[in-house]
Order: sequence, then structure tokens, then C-alpha cells
Amino acid sequence: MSLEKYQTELIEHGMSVGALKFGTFTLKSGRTSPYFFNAGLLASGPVLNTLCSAYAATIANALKSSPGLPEFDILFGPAYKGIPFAAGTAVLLHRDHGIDVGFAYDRKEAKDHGEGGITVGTPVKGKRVLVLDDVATAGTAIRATIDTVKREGGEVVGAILMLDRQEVGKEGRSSIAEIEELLGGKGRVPTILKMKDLMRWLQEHGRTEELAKMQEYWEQYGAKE
Ligand code: OMP
Repeated sequence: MSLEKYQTELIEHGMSVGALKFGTFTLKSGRTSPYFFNAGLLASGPVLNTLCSAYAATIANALKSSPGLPEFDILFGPAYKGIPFAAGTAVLLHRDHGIDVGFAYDRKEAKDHGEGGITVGTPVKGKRVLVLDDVATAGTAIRATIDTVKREGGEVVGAILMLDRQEVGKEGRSSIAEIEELLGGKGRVPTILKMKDLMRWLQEHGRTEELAKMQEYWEQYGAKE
């Protein structure tokens, strides 16, 4: 299967702003990786447009798929990086796909005056929530966000990610498969890109050295299920 246009655009635009890099990087998990995607550098109007268009297209497709994503009321983007991404995606879901949802985010520190609480935006209590995040490796960050929404009384019906690194998680299985199970089954965690998509792009562009390093990493940490 070839890459979707929005996937290629995100890879190439991400590389052009230095957000997606091939080289040697140490991850949060301690693994040494031949690539790193720093979504914090997707920080201009044009590249934010590329990213949020890709999130919106992926969500719209997932809502139509089977098994797919259930309908939801609110997009939740965790502080800090998730905040502009969730806001931008809510705009483009409305403008390009006729899907109207609220958006919300958390504070890193709880506020004890004014409106109080740790979430801002559309209240999540009693609502169906789609969590939006950037990268999943072992799945720790996305699990923490799911817990935050649940603590605030929201029902997490799925999670959308920019990049699934397709690595083994805590239980030695695919991190994403574990999270899909937690959220009710297959199709609950759509992603714009997977590690294998990056490898396909490298292959199509004749970047054999980088591809070989990716393959080596995949053999060590890739989720084989
Ligand atoms: P997990 O919490 O292990 O799933 O790792 C996800 C987090 O790792 C992200 O929220 C980032 O903080 C960071 N990360 C990236 O942003 N890009 C990568 O390519 C790899 C990582 C990482 O450290 O694994």
C-alpha cells in the first residue's frame, strides 16, 4: 500500500523544519533510536496546517472504518504540545469534514481560584473524549493522558496519534495494541504515521543507509504482532 498524500506531506514537511530527523537519539525509554520526531518543532502556520490536516483526515477516515473509531464529543490535547494540535484539528474537522466537536486540555499545575480544576475548554465530565497526542513509544505518555481524562469524569473512546513507533510496550506486546484493548478494542487508536511508513518513505527515496539502521532497530524493538 502506498502512502497517503497527507502522510507524505507530514514526513517531508516535518523533515524540512528539522522535526523529523534520522541519526542517533536517546529516547525517554533509554533506547537508542535511529530516528526522532520532535512534534514541538511543528510550529509555524504552514506546518501546523500540514499536521492538523493529517490529524483531521485520519480521524475522518477512522470514523468511517470498521472496526473504527466511535463518535466523540471532545478532542483532548494534553499540555503543552497537545494544546495547539487539538485546537487546530478541531478547526479543520469542522472546516474540511463537517465534524463539529469541542476541544479541551489540561494544566500542568492545578489552579485553586477562578474556574479552578485541571482542565480547560469544553468540560469533559460525562462526555465521549478522543485523546490527541504526538508520539507513542512504550505508551506511557498516552496512558497518563487517558487517566487524566478519566479522573475528570470523561469517557475516553479512543486516541489519535501523530506517530506510532510500533515498539513493544510494558507487557512485551505492541504498546498500541495494549492501549486499544484498554479503550475497547481494535480501531480505537488510529495514527497518522507508523514506523513502517517512515521506512517505506526511505525505501521509495533510495535512502538505503538510513533504512538499514531502521530495519536493525525494528528487529530489536519492533512490535511483531
Ligand atoms: P512513551 O511515553 O514511551 O510512549 O514515549 C512518548 C514520548 O516520547 C513523547 O511524548 C515524547 O516526549 C518522546 N518522543 C518523541 O517525542 N519522539 C520520538 O520519536 C520518540 C520519543 C521517545 O522519547 O520515545
